[in-house]
Order: sequence, then C-alpha cells, then structure tokens
Amino acid sequence: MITLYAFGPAFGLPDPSPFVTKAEVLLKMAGLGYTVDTATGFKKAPKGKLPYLEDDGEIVGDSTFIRWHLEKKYGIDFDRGLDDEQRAVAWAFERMLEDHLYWAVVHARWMDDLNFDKGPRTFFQRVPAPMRQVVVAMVRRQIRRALHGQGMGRHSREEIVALGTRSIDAGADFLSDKPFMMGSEPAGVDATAFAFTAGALCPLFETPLRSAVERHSNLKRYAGRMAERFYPEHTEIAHWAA
Ligand SMILES: N[C@@H](CCC(=O)N[C@@H](CS)C(=O)NCC(=O)O)C(=O)O
Repeated sequence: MITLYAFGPAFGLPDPSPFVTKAEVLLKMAGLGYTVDTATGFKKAPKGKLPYLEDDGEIVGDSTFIRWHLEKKYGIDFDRGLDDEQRAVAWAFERMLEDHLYWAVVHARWMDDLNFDKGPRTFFQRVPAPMRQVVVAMVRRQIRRALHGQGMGRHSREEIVALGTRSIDAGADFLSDKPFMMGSEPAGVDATAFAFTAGALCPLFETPLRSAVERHSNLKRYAGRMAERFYPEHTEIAHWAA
C-alpha cells in the first residue's frame, strides 16, 4: 500500500508543489496504485518537506529518493530506452529545474505581494485568526532566508527573472518538436518538466516566468500533452496550454 503525502490541489494545479506533482506523475507512470494523504502534512515529514511517501511502512522523503525507491522496489526504469548520454542530460535538466528554476518560482510566488496574497497566503486560512498574521510573517521570513541562503534571493527581481527565463528557454529549446523531453515517450525527467511547466503557466500568478513559458508554443503544447496523459480529469491545465 503506497501513500503519497501531499499538500493537495490548489491554484488550479494538482498540487502547488512541483515536487509533489513530480512524485505523483512518477507513480502514475509506474502504474502503481496509491492514495494521497493531504491531511498529515509536515507533521511526520522525515525531512520537514513534502512530498514523502509511505510504502508498506517504509518512509521515503524527497521526490528523487521516491523515484529511486520505486525503481528499486518495483524494478522500474523511468529512463528505459535512453543511453548513458541521454540519462546524463535528463538528470542535468531535472537539476536545473528543481535546484535553479524552483527558486525563481518561489521568489515570484512568495516575495511578490500580489502573488503572495492570491496564492501562498491562502495556505494559512486554517490558522486561528488572532495568530494568522504572525504565522504568515514568520513563514514568509523563513522563505526569504531560504532564498538568501540558496543565493537566488540575493539578486534583484530583474536578475532572477533573467535567470529563470534562461532555464525556461533552455528547456523549450531542448524539447524542440519532440513530444516529450527525451523523445517519443515520457521519461523520468518529464515528471519534473511537466510539474514546472504547469506551475509556471498557472494564470493566478502574474509573473514574467509565465510569459516566458507562453512565448514557447511547444512548451504549452507539451504541458497539454502531459496533462492529457497523466491528469485527464484536470481540464484547467489543458485550458492554460491551449
Ligand atoms: N528536494 C525536495 C524538495 C521538496 C520541497 O522543497 N518541498 C517544499 C514545497 S515545494 C516544502 O515542502 N517546503 C516546506 C518547507 O520548506 O518548510 C524534493 O525533491 O522532494
């Protein structure tokens, strides 16, 4: 029995976290049965972050370790058919999106007041009203510190947008006219690439990163193609990708 611990659908996305979406797409690609727990949250998260997964009592934190767990335990190779060079490129793109573009997305959602009010602020609805403002300010401060520690937060907004846009352009150029990142069938990197493309396309957030994705019609079509295959019930992404 596999349980994926997630935030739950928000902003028209299957999950506000691209890492949760990545893990869910990998589970769908693997064809394994699973349930999603959106109630437990961070309380038991082994690394204080989501996603994590429980598989017959075994707890696995971090989307990449979730992938490796599924590959090892169920004999799956999400990159089957790829040679070593393609696997290396796929890994490099995954790292670019997760460890670089992610921070530009966090900056756009959490540091821009309008985006924050429409998006992340809603996460705190369940905090009792008298404490809410303090908790919101505290968490936002933690995110600002994380951005500073990682380094992205030390740049100006324009510089962050330039860096994020360069990564989006690189992804679009590499995708080119292929149906999926590595060719005619989805590979492991598509779980990440889809999560970030859909997240950037989310129309709730006013950000140049969304404009950067929208400038690439191949990326939009890709998001629609992935949504159709892995989230056929999720019409919003298909709509944004149209
Ligand atoms: N490397 C982790 C990253 C997961 C991650 O950053 N999750 C964020 C949401 S997008 C989180 O849970 N943040 C909560 C926190 O830092 O307190 C993975 O691949 O799973």
